[in-house]
Amino acid sequence: MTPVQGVDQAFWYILGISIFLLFGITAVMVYFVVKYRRSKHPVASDIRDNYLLEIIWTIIPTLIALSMFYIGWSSYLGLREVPEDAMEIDVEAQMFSWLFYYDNDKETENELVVPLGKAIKLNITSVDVVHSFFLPAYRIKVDAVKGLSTYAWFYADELGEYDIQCTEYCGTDHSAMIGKLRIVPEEEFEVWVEEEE
Ligand SMILES: [Cu+2]
Repeated sequence: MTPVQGVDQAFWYILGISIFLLFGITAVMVYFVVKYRRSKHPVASDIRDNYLLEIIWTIIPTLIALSMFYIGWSSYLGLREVPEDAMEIDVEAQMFSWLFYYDNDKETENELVVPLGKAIKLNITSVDVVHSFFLPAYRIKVDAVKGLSTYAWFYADELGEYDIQCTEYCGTDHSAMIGKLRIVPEEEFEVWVEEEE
């Protein structure tokens, strides 16, 4: 499973449980309100010290919460465990653009180009204030902090163009701090990375 699938699975799982509980609890509540209305049941029954009931309503929600934690934690590990053969690219955030540095010292601004079919590791830092590297197509959102190296990775599995945004308010032109990721065929990448700007 790719990290994208892991994150999506956690999202749909938690959303599904939330929707189920929302409608389930609402339905039971409406049913009880009608069934135990005062005109029919003027005296409330006392259900204290019902151990079976208390055990059930403690254990079931605990298991549900733990399962949500488990699926969320697994998807988080998927985002953090970088494959060993990943290609590394350094990323520098600055007010207000993204700089990318390749192995051969090629440098680009707001344009990240990578070859199809490769795992890509981004080593992220900032030269000034706190920014945040956001690549929604690959479910990546990682802070860029001066003096600190953070990272993210994704598996470039589909040709195309994807948005990169800064998602930490970093100043007046924060909203203009946008870039593009381009995933291109390997041969095209080899030519591109050797090109002089
Ligand atoms: Cu920024």
